[in-house]
Amino acid sequence: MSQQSFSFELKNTDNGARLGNISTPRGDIRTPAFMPVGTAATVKGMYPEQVEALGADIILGNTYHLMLRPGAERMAKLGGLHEFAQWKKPILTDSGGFQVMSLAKLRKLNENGVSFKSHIDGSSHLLTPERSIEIQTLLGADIQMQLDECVALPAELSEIKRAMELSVRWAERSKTAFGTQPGHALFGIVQGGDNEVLRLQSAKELTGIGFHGYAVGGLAVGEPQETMFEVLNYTTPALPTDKPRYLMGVGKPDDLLGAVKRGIDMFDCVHPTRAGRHGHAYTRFGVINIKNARHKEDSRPLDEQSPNENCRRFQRAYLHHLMKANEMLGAMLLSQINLAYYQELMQGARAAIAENRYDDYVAETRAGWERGDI
Ligand code: PRF
Repeated sequence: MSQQSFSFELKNTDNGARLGNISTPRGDIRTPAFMPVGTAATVKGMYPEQVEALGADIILGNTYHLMLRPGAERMAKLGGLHEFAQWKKPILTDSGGFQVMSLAKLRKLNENGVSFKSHIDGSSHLLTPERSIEIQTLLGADIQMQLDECVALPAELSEIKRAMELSVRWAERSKTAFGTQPGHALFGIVQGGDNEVLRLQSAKELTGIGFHGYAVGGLAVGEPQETMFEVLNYTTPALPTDKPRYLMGVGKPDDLLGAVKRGIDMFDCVHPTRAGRHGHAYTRFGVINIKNARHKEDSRPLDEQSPNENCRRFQRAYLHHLMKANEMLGAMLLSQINLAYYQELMQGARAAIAENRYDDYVAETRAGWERGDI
């Protein structure tokens, strides 16, 4: 491995949008970056070589799923997540708290951590800030996330405040547990819902503790896009400019463009793969629902001008047929097509920021979506 340390270089800014590069011993991450989600040690329906060919520099894994199956200690014995999944580039792992809250049964949260029963076999588990870091270290994650508590919106101010303050205390404990791990990074997570005072307090306290990067959590949890953008308007300026910023669990292409404009560098979301499995194809001309009967006899490809071969090669009628027949290749192709589109979108953003024409890029891209599929 060529480099031993984790570092971030800000290469250019263009009216808020940032072009950067994160270097890690496992390779560079060009930002703005979209991280395909590989929850269970696989980007669903994709070979690792295909994920790499998309131009993805990093993928995401989940502490919650992997601690339950196959188990963190077992994974470590087998050589770690990179070896297990045969993905040699960087991996970021989420800390588990968010997935516990959405998936696990009989959850109990207190100062120490969160206890819960597995959604797979009902077994009992405890996730503390220290255990989450231990698991992420056993997995071999290049970027680890602190354990936090994310509150769905709308919520009472007192509830948002309690969860934010708990997340700050867990941030401190996570940092202590992480210690120093050369070449690896730990990110703090800003919480505070849609409240400016709480968001600024969270950002200030996390910055005081000091992390390799800062995530904005607690968004895309039920609020309109306008609210999410408003929260970013005051949150990102409160974060250090010399560290990467990661908007967790976001989003659709239009969310990504707007968040990049507001100074976000990294994203992850299940949306492109999940939408693909449901027959929704993302293209330069918007979303195509390939299961719609109008595609039954359509011999055209999704986009004959696309840089992605799968988009140029297969007839819409064929993709329609595969999805209707529940053939696994349908879900595989549409997952690849959507992830490729997300990577093209980020590559386009990076090229535009480098040339100080990001706002024009956004306008042109949105015009394509609005033109629609004709
Ligand atoms: N915290 C963590 N993971 C997350 C979120 C969060 O707030 C979100 C919110 N969109 C997605 N994933 N740890």
